[in-house]
Amino acid sequence: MEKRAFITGITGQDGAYLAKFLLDKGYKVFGLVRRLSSPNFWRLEELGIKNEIECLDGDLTDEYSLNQAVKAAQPNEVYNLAAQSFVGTSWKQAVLTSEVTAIGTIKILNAVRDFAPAAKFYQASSSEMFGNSGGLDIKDENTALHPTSPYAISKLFAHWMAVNYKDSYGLFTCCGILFNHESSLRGIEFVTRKISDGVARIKLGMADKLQLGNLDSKRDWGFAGDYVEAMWAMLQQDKPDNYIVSTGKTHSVEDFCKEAFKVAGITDWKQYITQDPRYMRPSELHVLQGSSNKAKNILGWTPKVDFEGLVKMMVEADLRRLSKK
Ligand code: NAP
Ligand code: G4F
Repeated sequence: MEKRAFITGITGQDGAYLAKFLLDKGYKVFGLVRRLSSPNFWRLEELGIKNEIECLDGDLTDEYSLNQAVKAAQPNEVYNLAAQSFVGTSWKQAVLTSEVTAIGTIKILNAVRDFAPAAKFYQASSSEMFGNSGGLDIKDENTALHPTSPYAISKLFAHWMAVNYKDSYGLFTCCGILFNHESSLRGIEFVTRKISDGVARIKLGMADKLQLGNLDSKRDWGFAGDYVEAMWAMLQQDKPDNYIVSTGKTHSVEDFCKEAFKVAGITDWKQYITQDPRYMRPSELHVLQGSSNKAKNILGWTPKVDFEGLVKMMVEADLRRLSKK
């Protein structure tokens, strides 16, 4: 029988890739779409799947709409990807971030418990939850959690709620602790896409500088298209569990810039970078590097795209987009 998946956050980067992956597997895909003044379907349109998705109106802050959407979808699998996902904004809008990213997760868990209790549930947890715990150590599923932003605290709350609903109500909940993953569909405010877009603009003579914040912070950057496969694999297991998804390698923001300018064929790249205090954070997470050995051993998951491949893919996509304009 055709499997049914319900995705919150379907209009975001991961939602779009996951929807495509599930459609290719023959799933019927439902997506929660909130009301905006202008629709935000560009990612689903770029992947050519907009018309294959059944959109259900709703918002993570509105429990009634979630109940109705879950009732309508009658899903076998629920992927809770919706969030206020930008760390920088989470200091300026801490209450909103908590309402969507933390409390919204209880609302969708309640909807699943009450209207689709047999559904398997994926929670989008984050490597941000580690904060600076363990310093430079490679993080694994046993590393202590010490969040450093309102976003990370909200994700930590949501993570433990998903675990608690497994223990309390027997729901099949899995948390994917995903390290940073990027693509040409990444939101422009995140540093990787800001860099790929900025470098493409400089290359095409449309800009002459790139303003960034902390160039020293390091992230374990992978490709979003690889990471959604791990989300799905978690829900295909007999037992619910939590898994880290990462590449195991870490690079600085400066490394990302250097590689992006290299792809664009620009050697004197340092002259284009300026640091702007507006992009510094009140509290910084300095280094992230994760071990996905558990995902490799149990799910058989490994990343396919490496750092250089990711940067190339992103810069080339932005060069193509901007050249068309
Ligand atoms: P994203 O591109 O920012 O997408 C966020 C999605 O959430 C969008 O579809 C957005 O809808 C939706 N959303 C926001 N507020 C909502 C609300 N009140 N009600 C319903 N939907 C709402 O994020 P992403 O990169 O795809 O990440 C997916 C999930 O994984 C997020 O939970 C994120 O926190 C988490 N995560 C991401 C990473 C990463 O590196 N990408 C790593 C770890 C965890 P609109 O289109 O209407 O704005
Ligand atoms: O790209 P970022 O904004 O991503 P961040 O904060 O690591 O969060 C992303 O990954 C998390 C997983 O670890 C997700 F949970 C979360 O939803 C999101 O997807 O910033 C990366 C680093 C930071 O250290 C930041 O301070 O880049 C640094 N940075 C330097 N200049 C900048 C900039 N970040 C942004 N956004 N813009 C800058 O100009």
